[in-house]
Amino acid sequence: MDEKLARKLQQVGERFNLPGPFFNYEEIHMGNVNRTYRADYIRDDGTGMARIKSYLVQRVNTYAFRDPVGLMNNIDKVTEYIHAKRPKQICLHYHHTNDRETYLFDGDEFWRICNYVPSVTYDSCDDIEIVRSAAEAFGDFQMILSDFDASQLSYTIPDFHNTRKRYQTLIDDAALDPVGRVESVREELDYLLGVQDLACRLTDMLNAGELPLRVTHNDTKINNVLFDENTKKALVVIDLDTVMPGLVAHDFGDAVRFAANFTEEDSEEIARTGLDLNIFWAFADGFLSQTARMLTQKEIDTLALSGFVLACELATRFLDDYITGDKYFNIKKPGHNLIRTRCQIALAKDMLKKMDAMDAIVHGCADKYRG
Ligand code: GN1
Ligand code: MG
Repeated sequence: MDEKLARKLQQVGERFNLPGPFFNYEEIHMGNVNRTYRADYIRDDGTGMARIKSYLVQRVNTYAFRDPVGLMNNIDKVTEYIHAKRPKQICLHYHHTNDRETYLFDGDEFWRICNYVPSVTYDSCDDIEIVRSAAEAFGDFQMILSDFDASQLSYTIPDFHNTRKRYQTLIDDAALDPVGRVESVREELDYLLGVQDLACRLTDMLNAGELPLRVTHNDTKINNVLFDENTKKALVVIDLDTVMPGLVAHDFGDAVRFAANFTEEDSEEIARTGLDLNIFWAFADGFLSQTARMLTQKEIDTLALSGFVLACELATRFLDDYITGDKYFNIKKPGHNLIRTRCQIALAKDMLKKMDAMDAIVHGCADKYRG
């Protein structure tokens, strides 16, 4: 245990008035941007017996999230809304400090604390039932928020899924080449620039007014769904940092590029990387079982393409971060962002080959649930 970090977590807990003595923490490897810890406290259960009570303590990455206060306002509104609609369902609850804020910001580090839900998550999964259940949870999330007033939400990361802007940033940074890495990534750059128009299709359709803005999750990796360890049923959708107005295809595509990849998103086994049509089918079926009746025909028509779009968009982000010196995403090894880029490109290429099959699956599922 890192004593300095333990002391910090304890101090943060004190500011949020967490009762009982702190005795342990464990880092939870969740996400590539924030730092997450489970903090354990000893508590009297009311009968004089000791009981362990855990909390989820997070340090928000303020390099990625430039407006963390706006972000917490979004999360507060959305979690309260979900709780009011589904009072009996497990949901996320953020604790308050003495100043009645859902965060602690000392000008440098930004901390927040929410309830810890004992559960399991899946970074990769070939169990069709689990994938389907996660897809239902994301579809349901979309439905719960379908009547939420999106104008109440601030854009926690402006232009998050503006693929055109992501490309422009990549092009600009490649021209600057601040850490001298561009020469070694020519092949990846050329591929991404070659498919730019197709990758920007969703952005262009949104700008042309062809697709409706909804309240979307914007980070629908399957490991952002908590599952019951025993029943393997989805319990709650987590990681609400990027809940903002967006396109349904952003949520669908991001989920697919993560869950339906034969490998993990940063795999070096490029030859194995590609789209698993069985997993794709299970995800499409689960998601559309909740949403098909609400979506417009044009939205449904974009779903098969969305996996390709999101894989390319993320590849441009990983590659840009590599070119600018790994400032945004947490990396676990040298070259990690380049490895991630290559994996997303391999996935995107395979998705293009399977586009007709994906499209047939999407329309088949939509017809089934629209009746
Ligand atoms: C980041 O940190 P995490 O894993 O929740 C990123 C997503 C990417 C993802 C790729 C705010 O999410 O957009 O798809 O990494 N989140 C942000 O793993 O940039
Ligand atoms: Mg996230």
